Order: sequence, then C-alpha cells, then structure tokens
Amino acid sequence: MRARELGRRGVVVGDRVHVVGDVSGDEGALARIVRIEDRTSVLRRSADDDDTTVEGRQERVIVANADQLVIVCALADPPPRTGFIDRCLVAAYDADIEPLLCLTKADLAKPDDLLDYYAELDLPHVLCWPDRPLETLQAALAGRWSVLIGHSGVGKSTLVNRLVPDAARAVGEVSAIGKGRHTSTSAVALRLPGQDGWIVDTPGVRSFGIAHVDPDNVLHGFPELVDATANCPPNCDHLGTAARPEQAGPVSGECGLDLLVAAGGADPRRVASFRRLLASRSGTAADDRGEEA
Ligand SMILES: Nc1nc2c(ncn2[C@@H]2O[C@H](COP(=O)(O)OP(=O)(O)OP(=O)(O)O)[C@@H](O)[C@H]2O)c(=O)[nH]1
Ligand SMILES: [Mg+2]
Ligand SMILES: [Zn+2]
Repeated sequence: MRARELGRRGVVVGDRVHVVGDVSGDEGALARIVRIEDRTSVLRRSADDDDTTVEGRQERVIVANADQLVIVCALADPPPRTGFIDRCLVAAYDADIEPLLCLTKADLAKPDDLLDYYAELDLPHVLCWPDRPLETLQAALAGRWSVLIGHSGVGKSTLVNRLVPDAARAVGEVSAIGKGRHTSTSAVALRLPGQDGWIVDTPGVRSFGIAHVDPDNVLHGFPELVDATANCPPNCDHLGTAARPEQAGPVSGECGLDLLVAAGGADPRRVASFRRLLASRSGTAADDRGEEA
C-alpha cells in the first residue's frame, strides 16, 4: 500500500519504488511504498486531442520507465488503422521511447499495404502468426522494458500468454463487427522468462489522444518529413495551401511538405495524416482520432 508520505503522487506500473514493512510476499503480508524513484520515461495519453477542453487536458500515465513501445496491430479483425499507429508514434518519440510495430494475425491478411505506408520510415516491425514461434519478437523484447499498446482484440494478451506461459491473462473474443470486448481492464507488468526483460500488457484503447504533446513535437512522430520543413517559409503552420482557411492571411511561400510530395519524396498519405493530427491537435478538426469505426 501507499505510505502517507507519498502525498498525492501516483504510483503507476513500471515505477521503481522503495518498500518497507513485510516484504516476504506471504499471504497477508503488508508493506508500504515510501518513495518513488525518478522516472526515466513517462508514456502518456490524453483523453482527447484538444488541450483547450477539460477532457483534452485530462491525461493518463500509461506506464513509467518503459524503453520500448510495442504498437500491436492486427492485420485483420479488427482491421489496421494507420491513424492510430501514427498517434502512437508521436507519443513514443515525444516520450523518448523506441517504437516497434508488432503485426498480429498474420494468418488472416498480408502486411504489404501497411508496411508500404511506413516504407520511408525506419520503423522496425515483427510479424506474428498464431502457429509459428515468436523468436523475432522475443529477440526484440530481450533485456528491455516494453509496453504493449493497441486496440481491443488485436491479440495483446494472447501474445503475453505465449511469451509468459504462467501469465494467465484473460483473452477475449472479437465481435462480428470487428471490435474487441475490452477483456483486459488493467495494466500488468510481467517478467519474461529466461530473459532479462519485462513486458507490460495494457487494456485496449479506443483512441490515443495527444493533447499533451507540444505541437512542435508532433512532427517528430513523422521523422521522414522533418528535413523537408527546412524549406518552409517562416512560421509555417505546415497545413498546406489546400487546408488553409481564408482568414489565415497571406501566404508567403509553399510549405516544404507540399514541395516534398510534389517531388515524389514522401508518401502523401503520411503528410495528410500529419496534417490531420495537427488540425485535430489545435481543435479545428476532430474527425480523426485514430478510433475504430
Ligand atoms: N486468427 C488469429 N486470431 C488471433 C491471433 N491472436 C489473437 N487472436 C484472437 O483475437 C482475440 C482477441 O485476443 P486478445 O488477446 O484478448 O486481445 P487483446 O488485445 O488482449 O484485447 P483487450 O484485452 O480487449 O485489449 C481472441 O479471440 C484471440 O484468440 C492470431 O494471431 N490469429
Ligand atoms: Mg487483453
Ligand atoms: Zn511547412
């Protein structure tokens, strides 16, 4: 239990803490958390994108001290959503946590389209089949603190049960409309057997709000686009001429991202995704929250 001297500081999964009292772990043993170590990283998500609303400002710490964000995405059932993955990438780079794209249900669909979307990004990925060994994933997890994030029903707990055979995480069904049933309700950290690493299973999330991310840092979730913004006019909003509202005033030059796309140097879908995020971030459009349909 928490000691009174912690005050209002919250303890989250991944925190390293000092404990006093009966630390035997026996039934009925009682120990108190008296101190929380400084965190090396904090992965957050906000309820909404817009930091001008109460909901938007409400942010949750998902996990502390993680060094890898495993974005778990099913290739089908539920279908992959690049908007959601892009948001996770923004949050990962913002928190200085390395992303890993983990594609599950490889028995149901091919990954080619999805991987094509990330072709210009140096994003590591692993493919998982239900009936093949998880060697590649295991190698990527070895020695690290990894947190699994993904929509409900993508197979996070299924993976955890295979990686940690005595984890006994409940596994749910995906309904006919392709949505999971939010089987897992709390985050749990588990030690990987035979490896010096930990894995955190989390409940499925519907959307990944990024109101807590500084607008200037949203671009870091799109590392392949960063260089091109050196060609932008001063104070460019990167929204591009097409999206610019009438009242925004005169445009002194073209956004470097438009020039990059025109030159064939970037996937226009990634640029569009970046711009949708910027727009919803500023509260001007809330149509893409990376949610399931
Ligand atoms: N075909 C197929 N089905 C899978 C695979 N992995 C998981 N499933 C199924 O997908 C469903 C959801 O799996 P879960 O592990 O509960 O998903 P989750 O991501 O933990 O879901 P929440 O806890 O709700 O967030 C279950 O019926 C699994 O059997 C896979 O590789 N292939
Ligand atoms: Mg689960
Ligand atoms: Zn620009």
